[in-house]
Amino acid sequence: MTDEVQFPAGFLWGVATSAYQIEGAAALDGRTPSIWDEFCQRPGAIRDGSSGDVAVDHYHRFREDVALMADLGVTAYRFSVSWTRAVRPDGSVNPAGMDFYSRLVDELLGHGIQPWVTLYHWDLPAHLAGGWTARDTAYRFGEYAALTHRALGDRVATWTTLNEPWCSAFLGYGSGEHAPGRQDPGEALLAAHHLMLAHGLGVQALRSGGASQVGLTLNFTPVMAADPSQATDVEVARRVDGVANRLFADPVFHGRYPVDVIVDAGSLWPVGAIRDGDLALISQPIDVLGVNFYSSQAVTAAEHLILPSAHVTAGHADVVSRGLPRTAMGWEVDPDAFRDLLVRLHRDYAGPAGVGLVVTENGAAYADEQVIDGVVQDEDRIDYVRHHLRAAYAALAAGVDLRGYFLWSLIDNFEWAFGYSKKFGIVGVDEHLNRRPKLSARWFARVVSEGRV
Ligand code: IFM
Repeated sequence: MTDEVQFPAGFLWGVATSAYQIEGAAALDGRTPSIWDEFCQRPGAIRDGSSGDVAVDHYHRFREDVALMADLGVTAYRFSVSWTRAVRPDGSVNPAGMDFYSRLVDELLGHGIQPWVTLYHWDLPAHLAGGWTARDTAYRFGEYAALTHRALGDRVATWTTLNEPWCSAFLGYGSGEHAPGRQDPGEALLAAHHLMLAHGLGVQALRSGGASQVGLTLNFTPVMAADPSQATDVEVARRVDGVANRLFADPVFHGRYPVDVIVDAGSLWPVGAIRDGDLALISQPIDVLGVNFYSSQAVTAAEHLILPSAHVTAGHADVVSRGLPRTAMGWEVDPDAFRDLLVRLHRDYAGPAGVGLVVTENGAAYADEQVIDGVVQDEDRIDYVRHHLRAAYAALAAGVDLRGYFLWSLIDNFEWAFGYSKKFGIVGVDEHLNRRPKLSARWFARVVSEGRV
C-alpha cells in the first residue's frame, strides 16, 4: 500500500495497562484500599456498578499476560504499581505486594520485554487525609517512589512519576467523575499543584536512587476554535488549552505556571500553596515526556468561566461536533491533530530541553460486535491505530524526537467511571476471564515485527 510508512530500527513498540484497571486481588497479600476502591462503592459512581476488585485478574494471570505480550513481539510493557499494594499505611514496604511487581519484572525480562513503570496511575491510598489537596501527600509520594525504586531499580530502567495529572486533579476534584469524587474547582487547582509537586519529589527520589530514565506522562487534548474567524472562539480555545495542556507542561519545562491560566483562575488560583522552591523541584530535568493522546476538540464560547469545571462541556465552553468519526467513548477521531500535537510538544517543550517523546497511550474503544470463529473483527480499532501511527510517523519525519509507541491497551479492562462497558483492549476477556486476542492483536504483531504500517 503506497501510504505505508517504515519506522526506524530501535523504535520502541509496547502495550500499556494500569494496576487498578487489570490486577484485581484488591484485598490480597496486604493490599489496602485506594480512593478508587472507595469510590466504586458509591452508588451511581460507576456506570455498570462494577469495581476493580477482580478486574481481569492479572494478579494471578500475569504470566499468561506476559506470554501474550511476547506473542505480540513488543519490546516494552508500560504498567503501574499500586501504591497500596506495594507500601503499607505506615510507609514501610509491604513485602508480599512489592514481590508481585518483582516477579512481574522478572517475567518480562525473561521474555526480553523492557518494564516501564508508572508510579501513580490514580489509585491513591485512601488513608492519606485530604488526598491531593494535602501538601503532605506529595511528600508521601516521594517516599513511596524511593521505596519502589529501591525494590525494582536494579531491573527497571525507565520510571514515570505520574500518569495524566489533569485527570487526577480535574476529574477527581473538579467534575467529580473520578475518585475521590470532589466537585470544587479550587480544590482541583490545589490538587494540580500538589500532583506536580509530587512529580518533582518523585524525580528527586528516583535520581537519588540512581534512576537514569525518568519521566512524566501527560494527557494532551489539542483544542481549536470552532470558528477561527470568531475572536471569542479563538479566545476560548486558548483558555481551554491553558487548563488542559499548558498548566501541566509549562511548569515542567518552563519552571512556571502559564500566566493566562493564573489570570483566568483569579481568586481560585492556589497562590498560598505554591511555596518557594516548588517550581524548581517540578522543573528538574527529565529524560522522557510520555504523551497520551486520544482525541482533539473544537470549542466555541459559552457564558461562564472555564476553570470551575473539569469539562469544557459544562457550560463554560461548548464542544462543537466537526462531523468526524467517533469511537465508542464519543471521542472524535483526529489523527492530524496527533501529528500537530507531537510537533508542538517537540517545538515548545521537549526539543529545546533535549527530552525525547514517547507515546505512552493511544488507542480506542469500540463496540467489538463482529465476531468470526471466536475472534473479534475490530477493523475499526485497527484503522484508528493505523492512522495514528502514520500521523506519529509524519511527526517523526518532520524532525520530532519520537522514540516509541505504547498501545492502550493490551487487554480489555476497568475503564474507570465506565466500568467494563468500554473496551480498549487488543485482547478481550470472556466471562471466565480467558484471554481472547482480537484481530487487532494479530495486526499489531505484524506491525511490531515489520516496523511498518
Ligand atoms: O483507560 C484510560 C487510562 O487509564 C488513562 N488514559 C486514558 C485511558 C482511556 O480512557
